[in-house]
Amino acid sequence: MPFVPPSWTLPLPEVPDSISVETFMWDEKYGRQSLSSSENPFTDGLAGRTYTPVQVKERVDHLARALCKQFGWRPDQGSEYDKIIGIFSLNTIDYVPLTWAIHRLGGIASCASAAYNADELTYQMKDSGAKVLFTCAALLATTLTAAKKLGIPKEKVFILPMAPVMQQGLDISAHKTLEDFVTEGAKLEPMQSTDKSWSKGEGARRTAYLCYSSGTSGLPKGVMISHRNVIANTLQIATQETPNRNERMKSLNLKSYTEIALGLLPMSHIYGLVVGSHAGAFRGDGVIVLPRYDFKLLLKTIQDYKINMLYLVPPMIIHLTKSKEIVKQFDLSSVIACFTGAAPLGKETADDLLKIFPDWAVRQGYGLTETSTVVCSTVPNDIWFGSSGSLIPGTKVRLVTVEGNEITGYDQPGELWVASPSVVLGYLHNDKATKETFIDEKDGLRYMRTGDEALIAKSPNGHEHIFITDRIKELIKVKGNQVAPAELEAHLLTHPAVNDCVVIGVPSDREGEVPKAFVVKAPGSIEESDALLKRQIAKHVEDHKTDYKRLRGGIEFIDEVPKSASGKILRRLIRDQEREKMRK
Ligand code: 4UV
Repeated sequence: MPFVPPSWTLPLPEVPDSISVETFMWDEKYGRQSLSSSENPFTDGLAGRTYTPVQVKERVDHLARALCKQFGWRPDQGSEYDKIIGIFSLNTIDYVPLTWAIHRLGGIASCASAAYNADELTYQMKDSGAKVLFTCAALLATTLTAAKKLGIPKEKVFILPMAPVMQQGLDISAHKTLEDFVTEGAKLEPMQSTDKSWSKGEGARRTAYLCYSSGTSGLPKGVMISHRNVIANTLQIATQETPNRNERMKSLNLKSYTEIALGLLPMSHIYGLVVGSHAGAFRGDGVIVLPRYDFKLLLKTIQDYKINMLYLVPPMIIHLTKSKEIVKQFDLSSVIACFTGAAPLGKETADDLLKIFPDWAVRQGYGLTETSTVVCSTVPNDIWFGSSGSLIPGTKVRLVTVEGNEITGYDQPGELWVASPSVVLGYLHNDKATKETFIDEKDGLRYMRTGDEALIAKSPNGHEHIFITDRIKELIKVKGNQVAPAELEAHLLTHPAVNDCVVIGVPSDREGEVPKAFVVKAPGSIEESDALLKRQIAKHVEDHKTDYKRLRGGIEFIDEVPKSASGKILRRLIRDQEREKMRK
């Protein structure tokens, strides 16, 4: 039996399965704030440009009409996998509306990290099968290099407009922009969709987004996130937040209650996409969108827009705690809560933050791309440091030991398995990884094996909390970004001096973790000095991988990579040895 205390979570309203993400966002039937009473969903924090909900709906409509005409696509014709559009852009107020327009034409948005270089972008877009790319001025050169490798003509590379300061000195004149499409679409006839699959509940089970994750092992894979998955997690988050929001509304004597949230985290990543954008906009919150992380700009934006809710990752919180003098120059009194996720938040960091901002609720969430984000999170009146909080409504978990036994008591760690309507469809073109990761149980539930070790503990006020205690899978998290050791290992093996290698994550104060490589030298390279070889190998990574994948944990030469009889790298052994070394 799964270890699920009965009173643990609030009941989840039925998750609608015959509508798209966008329809769900605007429909008051599902509990959102009315359109007229809500904040403007997306505001450009740099330019001050903002859209009302009505404008967003209209823009999405016009954009979809024009995209259909441009490509000769129809919402009711062809598979969604033939209509994949890649988005490689910094955050903009048009990012999420663009994805909704792609959905209207029956397509899928493949969202790529804006930190990628041309090779990394090419990998994702080739794997996705993207035929069209949207980018922004700052990333146009990288996009064109990738487009060439992908055989996508430059006429199919389009621009998402940004604040003038982000486009200064960059020539985008050869490319059609999203604004051109919106203007063009306004003159076209409305689209008539005869797609019956929505009303039958099939449409919502189609892929809406492809976000990339390496999962428990191997290279980054396309995570097939359906409309229903995003709707479910948005509804789960909203349901969990309702009591807390109602309480605030009452105490402030208001008739409705919304917040202003920070939209800084990348919308290409599930945290920024679902928690930072969809969950906020659904509740009628305003999202202040920032395209890049600049510390002073962040503080000024919080002050100017009176932001209430910060969505951050632990390294940004560390930055706040280490910059007291700068922080003091800004009025951050509008902030009610600071939410963190994607990597563990240390107790000391949380304490340091509270010393500066004693009134902030410092909240932590845990989740994955494969669960369309949130599995559990702390709520304001039940914060316990180190804990990732309680399960969000409609979620069940199991804790499983290495031997495959079920844990049925408190305080005992095991691998966390999660069942939730937000557990995704699987990995694109990868049945093997899908079967290994997603387990359909006899009780009708589909569990995701997270590859994370967790335990359940009872807080002093009697609530069950989830603590993430370790990571069993090989994934490395650098500043909340995924780094797949398999990707770095495959790349290192292309260097002539590397005969064999293994990459693991080692702790870092500022970044959480950083990659470290253990390398077996190729016979011919033994003559070279170790220092020179290390520099060459490090450069080989710097030249071909994005900044956060650099071997900041260093390079160590070893005689042999420890492997099992079947040839599998004994990663855990190396990791444990490394931890032991660090303890000494
Ligand atoms: O797939 P992914 O890149 O997904 C994420 C999701 C982050 C968030 C953010 C806010 C939330 O409220 C929330 O629920 C989730 O990063 O990486 C998934 C892996 O990241 C680690 C863990 O190893 C996952 O398998 N991770 C995510 N959140 C935490 C974490 C956390 N709070 N503590 C420790 N590890």
